[in-house]
Amino acid sequence: MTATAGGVVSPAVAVTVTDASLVPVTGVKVTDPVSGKLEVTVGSSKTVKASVSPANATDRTVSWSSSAASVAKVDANGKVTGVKEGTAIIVAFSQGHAALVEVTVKAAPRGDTLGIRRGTEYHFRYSLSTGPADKTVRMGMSNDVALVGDWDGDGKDTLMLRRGNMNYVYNDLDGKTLARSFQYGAAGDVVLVGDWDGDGKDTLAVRRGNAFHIRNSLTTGPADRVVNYGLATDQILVGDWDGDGKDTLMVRRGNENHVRNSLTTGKADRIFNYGLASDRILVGDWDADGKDTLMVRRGNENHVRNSLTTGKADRIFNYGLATDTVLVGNWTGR
Ligand SMILES: [Ca+2]
Ligand SMILES: [Ca+2]
Ligand SMILES: [Ca+2]
Ligand SMILES: [Ca+2]
Repeated sequence: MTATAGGVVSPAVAVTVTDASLVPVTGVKVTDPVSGKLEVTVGSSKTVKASVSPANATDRTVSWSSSAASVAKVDANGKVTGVKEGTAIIVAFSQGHAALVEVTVKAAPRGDTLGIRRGTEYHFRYSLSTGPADKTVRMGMSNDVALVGDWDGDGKDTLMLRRGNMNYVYNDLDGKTLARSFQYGAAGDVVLVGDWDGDGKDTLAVRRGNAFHIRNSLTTGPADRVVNYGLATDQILVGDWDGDGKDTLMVRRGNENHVRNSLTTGKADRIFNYGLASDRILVGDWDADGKDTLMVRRGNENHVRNSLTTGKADRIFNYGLATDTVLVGNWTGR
């Protein structure tokens, strides 16, 4: 088209005839995550958000696809779900435009599970479910006290066998290599295991009445601190109730649980009821959220609860025999 004004002819202007009411898409970009990188665990989901420009584009529909749906799948709303460990590219499409997100799928964190002790035989199960042991080992003597902890801070729990006041530390579940041995407390002391200082490694505390003699290294020596809590007759449980990385005490009286979140003398931070006074109680991080909660064991039936509140079990399963000694640990690592 040209125009003439005062005898001057303007340069030709190309005119594209469009439906003036239709605004085409000129681009699509991912707005969340802005880094373009996403991490999910197997079985968990996160939603990717994309925006189409211009803001007044007529058709703002975004469609989604995955380069490897066997690793990470994506639905029509951009919800990405991890299927197995690996990487995949998630693509947001809009009218010939595309934006990418690189997804890394990691293994789901595993929580604590159970182990069963029968004399010198230890049967470890890697999931909170009924079934055969995933690993069986024979170690120590039948009158050893078996303690469970992450002694070296690698995320995996293993055994320590206590004989008299001598403690034999193993850092692998096979129990073939003795990592170290040391004395702590007196023979016959009640010994507790916990990460008292939050350095990722478990150590011991000796209980005498309502006094807890806490040591922060797996060595012979005096207590690093002594804390009084509860009564000499109380049942004592150890756990990281608030997920701050430090283990503290819970007093159980009947079926009433008195939770304390610091290793100091004082009132309970929280009191709740769970189970029956006659129940056996186990402590663990069953759902791998970093916080320990309780499991009631009745006969060989395990009632798992994932919050420190009164209520029904989140899950019930059977494992071992009613007469078994039960251990709790994260045998495969977090
Ligand atoms: Ca370990
Ligand atoms: Ca520690
Ligand atoms: Ca804690
Ligand atoms: Ca938990």
